[in-house]
Amino acid sequence: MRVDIISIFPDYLAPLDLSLMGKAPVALTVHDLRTWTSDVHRTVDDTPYGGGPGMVMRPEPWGLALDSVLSPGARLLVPSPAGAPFTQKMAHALAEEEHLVFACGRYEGIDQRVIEHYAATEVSLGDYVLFGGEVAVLVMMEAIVRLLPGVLGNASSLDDESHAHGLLETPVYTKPASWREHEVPAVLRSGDHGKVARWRRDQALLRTAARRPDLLAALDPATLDKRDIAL
Ligand code: 6GU
Repeated sequence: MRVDIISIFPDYLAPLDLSLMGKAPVALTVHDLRTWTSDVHRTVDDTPYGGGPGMVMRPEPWGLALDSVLSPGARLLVPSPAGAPFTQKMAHALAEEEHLVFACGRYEGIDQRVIEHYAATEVSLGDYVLFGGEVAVLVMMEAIVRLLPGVLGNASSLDDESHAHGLLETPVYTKPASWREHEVPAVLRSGDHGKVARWRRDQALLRTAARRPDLLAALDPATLDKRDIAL
């Protein structure tokens, strides 16, 4: 997979070089948007038409940057609190792409004509506001890259993790069996694999009901079985 990231703070993306990308099959390039400015101040922003607070990123540097970086089949993503929610399902879809390009906005965002001209997908991490898209790209890249073939040691761990089946993950325990008078649930030490599976499924359902009733409501009823705990 090829990934290009364009930002006015390329140093912000340094953790990608350092951490996960070491072993991942990803050809990563981080670009400084100011490379595509030509004035002495290397200006990337201006005041918003219609008034209002803050500054908006000008379309010209973005146009030159994206003309230079995009390939014919590339998928362009623009992190924005106004985007569609980034989900595990989206991470799986993006992990299948040949070439991803992330355009990181700052200030009040990028001139909307750039989004439209390049048919970019605006994506949000959740209902809160960050200074800019850089940290959001770190998050999305981590979610995508760990799904690439050969990145996770144990591929089966992808199967029962949170959101894989629309439920939150079950709690986990390791040795010692007793720690500060907190005991590991006896069922996990029983050796009865059927009972363990049943308990884990119930815990995932109970947790999801308590913490994410929205996920539970969205579950396909066909994925529930009659032995599931009544919620
Ligand atoms: Cl993707 N970008 C910004 N700037 N803020 C956000 C976000 C993205 N997701 C949530 N808040």
